[in-house]
Amino acid sequence: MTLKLYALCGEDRSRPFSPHVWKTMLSLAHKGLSCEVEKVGFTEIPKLEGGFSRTVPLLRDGERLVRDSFDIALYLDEAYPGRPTLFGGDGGRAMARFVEGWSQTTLHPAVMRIALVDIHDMLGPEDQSYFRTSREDRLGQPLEAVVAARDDEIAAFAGKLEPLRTMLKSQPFIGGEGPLFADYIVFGALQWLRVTSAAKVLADDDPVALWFGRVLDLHDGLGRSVRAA
Ligand SMILES: N[C@@H](CCC(=O)N[C@@H](CS)C(=O)NCC(=O)O)C(=O)O
Repeated sequence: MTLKLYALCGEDRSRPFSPHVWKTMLSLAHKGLSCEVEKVGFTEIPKLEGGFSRTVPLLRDGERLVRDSFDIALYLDEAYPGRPTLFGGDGGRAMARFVEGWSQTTLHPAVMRIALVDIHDMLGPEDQSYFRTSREDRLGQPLEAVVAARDDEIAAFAGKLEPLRTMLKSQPFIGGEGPLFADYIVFGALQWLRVTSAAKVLADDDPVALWFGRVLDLHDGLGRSVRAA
């Protein structure tokens, strides 16, 4: 079995930080699949695998290439049905799309408003220049303006996790008694913040922080293999 995952890093190639790549790293571990991880910078992505994808994660499984964290999870469940499921069936698959939508529209913009300059500062010179230009074009303002209200964003962050906090009163994981891909989706967003920024957004005894700690512990502490910023 020859699985290879391309993962995004800054200048320090030992610190993958992409939320989407973290979803895939945990998905592979959940399936019990070992894989080679190749660390790349932003400007290397379009050159990978003959230009197959503009984004990572990008997975090679033998002759097969798959891009997009959700599509990779779907692929893994289909290609390796005898291993632990990432979705728990059709309903779980459909509901994971809601979790993805919520995470990307609520948590990801908030992480950007906190960590955008930290992420920039982690990159090598060529990637810094690409990152600044592409993000400033997309966001319509300088990186420094995006994080201007950083302290307010940090203070407001825990409130955005109220749906998860409320759910955790009745079950330990979004997947129920154990984790599913939906847990890895939300984990990816919080791990992105943990690896890129020293901002403290959750009290230690917050049920969401305790859930995050449980996910960090999964699969032999894979999430903890990269220390917090
Ligand atoms: N929907 C995709 C999003 C992947 C994505 O946006 N990846 C970012 C890194 S977090 C990327 O590769 N960006 C390349 C770029 O901005 O040039 C997924 O879930 O995998």
